[in-house]
Amino acid sequence: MKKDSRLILALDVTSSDRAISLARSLNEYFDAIKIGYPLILSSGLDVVREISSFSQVIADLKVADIPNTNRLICEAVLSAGAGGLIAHAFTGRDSLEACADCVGEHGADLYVVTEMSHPGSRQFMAPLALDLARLAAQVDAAGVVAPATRPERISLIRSAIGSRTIISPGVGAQGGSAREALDAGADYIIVGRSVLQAEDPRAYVKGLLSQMR
Ligand code: BMP
Repeated sequence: MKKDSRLILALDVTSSDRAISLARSLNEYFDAIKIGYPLILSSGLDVVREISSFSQVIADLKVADIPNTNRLICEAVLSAGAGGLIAHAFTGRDSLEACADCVGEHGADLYVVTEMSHPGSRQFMAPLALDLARLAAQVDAAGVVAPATRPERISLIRSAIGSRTIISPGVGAQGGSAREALDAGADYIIVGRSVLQAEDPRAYVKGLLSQMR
């Protein structure tokens, strides 16, 4: 993934027309566009095909099943053009390896969830975050997802993955600060609602970029 703006757009809308129009108008400010269940379930994989034709797409399917099912899910979305894929690691090494193998066959990038950004993630995920990050490194994932809402956890997770990429959600609507997440070691900031719901999304992104500089 290119590393110009260090911003990834979370395109959490449910209309294909709105998604494509937002993606086209905001594409110049983002290094990648993250597409997840809300858009794929409402619009199908065609929206991944379309947006992949002009942007890097990260498929945020947080893949978390047995190895065979994981492989089928990965194959479907990577064949539609996604250049990156997000998977969970709590399912264990064989399941994550199935994702890593499929992602490798497509020349794409695998990002592994460690600790999530919402408060509930403290309950089960936080105690396991370092093990999940280590497993990401063991399967040679391109990077991990770590929470901008808890920058100190980004630094800790960095200690388990070396120079792999950290992509970090939780900025804006969830209260995290892009500057603090970058200072803690994040490579990219993932941002959704605060851009999508802004009166002027392009102006909002320009403001965010100047805070990040
Ligand atoms: P928002 O900026 O609107 O809060 O969006 C954040 C995006 O990142 C959403 O697509 C969400 O599913 C995703 N995400 C997250 O918020 N926290 C995580 O720990 C992992 C995520 O993928």
